[in-house]
Amino acid sequence: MKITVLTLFPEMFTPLFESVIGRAVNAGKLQIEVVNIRDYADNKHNKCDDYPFGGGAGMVMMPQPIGTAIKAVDPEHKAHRIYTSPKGKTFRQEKAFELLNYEHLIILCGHYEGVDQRAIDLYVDEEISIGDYVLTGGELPAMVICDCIARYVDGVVSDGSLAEETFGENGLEYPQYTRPAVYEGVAVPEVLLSGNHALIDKWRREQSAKLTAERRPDLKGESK
Ligand code: 4GM
Repeated sequence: MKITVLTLFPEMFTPLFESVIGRAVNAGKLQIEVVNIRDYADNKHNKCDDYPFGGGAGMVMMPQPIGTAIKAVDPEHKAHRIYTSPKGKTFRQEKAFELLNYEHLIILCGHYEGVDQRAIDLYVDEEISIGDYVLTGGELPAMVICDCIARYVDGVVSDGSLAEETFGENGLEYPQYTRPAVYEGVAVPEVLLSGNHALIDKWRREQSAKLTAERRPDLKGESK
């Protein structure tokens, strides 16, 4: 799978090339291409934003550099094109699964007060928000989407981890403990040291149901 990110701030994407996702990129399991929209501006100073028609605060990203950049990275419009904005539909785990089916994704990152509506109407298939808050740009949302999808690319994260985690069928995940068995006077729940896997499973399912009912009754978890 390939993800192309279109941004005015390509340096912001260096964290994606670290850790688990970085290893997946280096192993060739996932291709992440970061493209500077400014390189596609056809005016003398590579200007990419201008004042809003009709007045108002802030600047708006011009359609030309975006249109030219999108056509350059995907000339035959084979990719699925996403725009990250607070007005989009809220991103959820199911959406990550759905996006995994595309061979090529393009994520357009807005800045300033957003992007000229014509660029969105002409070149964007889907507008996505990562939550109900406003950020200085769409770069962090694009990274969140990339990271979440990358975890499901074959071989990036172990199948076991993906099966047991929060937001699968099981609601919120049960608490985890590691060594030492007693830390600052606080002991690990005894059942986890019992070696009785049936009891451990039962305890984990109960913990998970309790947490989900308390914190996220809106999720399907086993408590419902
Ligand atoms: C306004 C319009 C996405 C601001 C378009 C982008 C939050 C999200 C921006 C824009 C953003 C989000 C840039 N802030 N909730 N800021 O996903 O692209």
